[in-house]
Amino acid sequence: MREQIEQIRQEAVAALSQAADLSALDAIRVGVLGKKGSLTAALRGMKDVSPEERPLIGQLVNEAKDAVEQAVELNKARIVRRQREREAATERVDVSLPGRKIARGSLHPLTETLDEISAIFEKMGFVWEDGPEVETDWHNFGALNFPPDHPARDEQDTLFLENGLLLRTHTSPVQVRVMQRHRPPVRMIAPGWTYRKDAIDATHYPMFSQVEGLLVDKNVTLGDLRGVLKFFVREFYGPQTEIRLRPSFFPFTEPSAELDISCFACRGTGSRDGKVCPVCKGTGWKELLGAGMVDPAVFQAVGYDPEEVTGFAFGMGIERIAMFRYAVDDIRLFFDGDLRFLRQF
Ligand code: 2NL
Repeated sequence: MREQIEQIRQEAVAALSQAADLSALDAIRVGVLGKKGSLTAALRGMKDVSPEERPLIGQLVNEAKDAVEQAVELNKARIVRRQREREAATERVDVSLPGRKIARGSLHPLTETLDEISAIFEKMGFVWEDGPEVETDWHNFGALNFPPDHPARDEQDTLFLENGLLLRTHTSPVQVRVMQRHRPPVRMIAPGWTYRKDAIDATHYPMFSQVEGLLVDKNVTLGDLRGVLKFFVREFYGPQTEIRLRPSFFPFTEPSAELDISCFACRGTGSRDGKVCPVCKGTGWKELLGAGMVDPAVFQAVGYDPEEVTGFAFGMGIERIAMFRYAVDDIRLFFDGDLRFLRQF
């Protein structure tokens, strides 16, 4: 028994000193100290040793175990050190190599335009609100005073889903949801994607983005709407920009208006270099967005009392505004993902 233990110990220590890597080292350790290891088996043989000899043999087994464990640690350190030396010798860093160029991304021109517009309204205390792009007929049309036979509700114009839901055709349903959730006052913007069943051409795309705004409180007037939009326009287009409101119609506002701004290309003169201004076609004005006073029927639908509060709302198409801004003549360029186009922003 004694010789057997001594032999196990010597062979293990010798083998450990020859191990070339950590997995070989571990295999030897398990072979000796593991559950089915040789030293573990020897320990189990203790029951056959005479009681007089037992303490001595027990001591020998424990010493052998300690010696093997120590050899494992020692050789582990040796292997790791050797490995590091090898790496240091072969994996040299060439500090004179020029660095790799990191491709830098940038915001999409639509994102940039939308963020800038939103930031101006946020300065006036409007809060950015989000809502679902898949909507119910009621949130997208019903609550907004669209009559049941309105053409926008047609299969031809709206992308209906199989389950009676639809892809929102404007971001107004976000306002509807906010009004359902919160008592007035409300001062919010709803930026986001909207969808219409349009054929693709230079100015139409079935997916486009809008920023809509809504302000509801006691005694809100058309004058307040005009002031807010004028501030926005002068922040976005410069302090010389003039505005005018033209009567219009939307189901969800009454009265409704289109907001025109003095043409940024010809400064409202209608001519450039002695020719008719190509941007405003000589009118000196450019249509920017739609707006109006919230129709009482909309307030009723969301549970607001139209005798108690009034409000204004507005909506603008981001692609249109970005097209003027960057002189892009084809909306498809925004969605092609062509880097030769996108790198110019
Ligand atoms: C346009 C015109 C507009 C609104 C959007 C709105 C929302 C609620 C109530 C009343 Cl919840 N109005 N939104 C109002 C007027 C015009 O958008 O030409 N957008 C591109």
